[in-house]
Amino acid sequence: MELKRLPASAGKEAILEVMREEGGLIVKGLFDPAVIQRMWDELADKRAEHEPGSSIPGEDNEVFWGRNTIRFASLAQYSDAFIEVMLTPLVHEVGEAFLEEAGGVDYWMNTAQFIGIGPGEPAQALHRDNDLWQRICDWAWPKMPELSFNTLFPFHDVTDAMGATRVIPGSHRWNGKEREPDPAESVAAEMSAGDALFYSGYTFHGGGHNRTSDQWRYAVQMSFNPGWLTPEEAHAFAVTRERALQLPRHAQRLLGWRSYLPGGEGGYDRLWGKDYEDILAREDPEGN
Ligand SMILES: O=C(O)CCC(=O)C(=O)O
Ligand SMILES: [Fe+2]
Repeated sequence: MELKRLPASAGKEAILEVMREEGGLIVKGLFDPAVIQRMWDELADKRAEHEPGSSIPGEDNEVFWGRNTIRFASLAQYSDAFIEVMLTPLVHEVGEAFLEEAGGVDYWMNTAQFIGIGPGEPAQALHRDNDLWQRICDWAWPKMPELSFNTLFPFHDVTDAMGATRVIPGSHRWNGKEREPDPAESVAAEMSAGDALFYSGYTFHGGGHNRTSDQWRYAVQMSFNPGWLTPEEAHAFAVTRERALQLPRHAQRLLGWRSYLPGGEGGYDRLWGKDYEDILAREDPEGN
């Protein structure tokens, strides 16, 4: 089995069709490699600050995180190039349609994390990212809407040997919750800078085994979830007010610096508000 690949120019409908059928695909040439390079440069200080290994103690965390893996989040605070990537129109054309059933008219960013997998790191356990919201999954399974739209993109050419993400195509449709993923069913998402893996939150995947002795696998995992579901990262506390005010409105919303409008811009309901108003209403000349 192989992961399907499509050029970004194939467009929203073709990409969505494969997402729904296979649970994931590689979109080639989605981002400008120069912007990815700029993000790399802008995150240099953050990379230098982080040692491999989990910052949260405990065997489970250490193993899932990876003892020779560097991770950090809050990317929106530190990189303008990341904001460009986060706002890529095709990401939202696909994301909005993919999350439609769960109210995709307004969603926010779940997380964006830098993940560097170091030499010798064993494969991460195959998992579903929607397990973040296990209670609702346990309660309503298998009648669930898509809960997250997930992407993962590298900073450089990533090979299987370097720990490319492993994915089990079709596993988003496994109905029995007890079915265990077998690593032998998984395939490597080999990619280059500018490409991205798109996948459903129900698709089994995990970081691959880095079998090299001297090469790191550097990537970002960026995902989105409906505004009524708590995201993994509390972006509004990671992104300062000063920085939020410099960002486009769409970025503000994705980062929790705007209210959640379940009915869209024209709708009545407003959640995640401040004194009944949009969080930044007072800063906005149009007052909305
Ligand atoms: O680093 C990777 O390739 C995947 C990481 C991942 O799936 C996760 O941490 O949830
Ligand atoms: Fe994951």
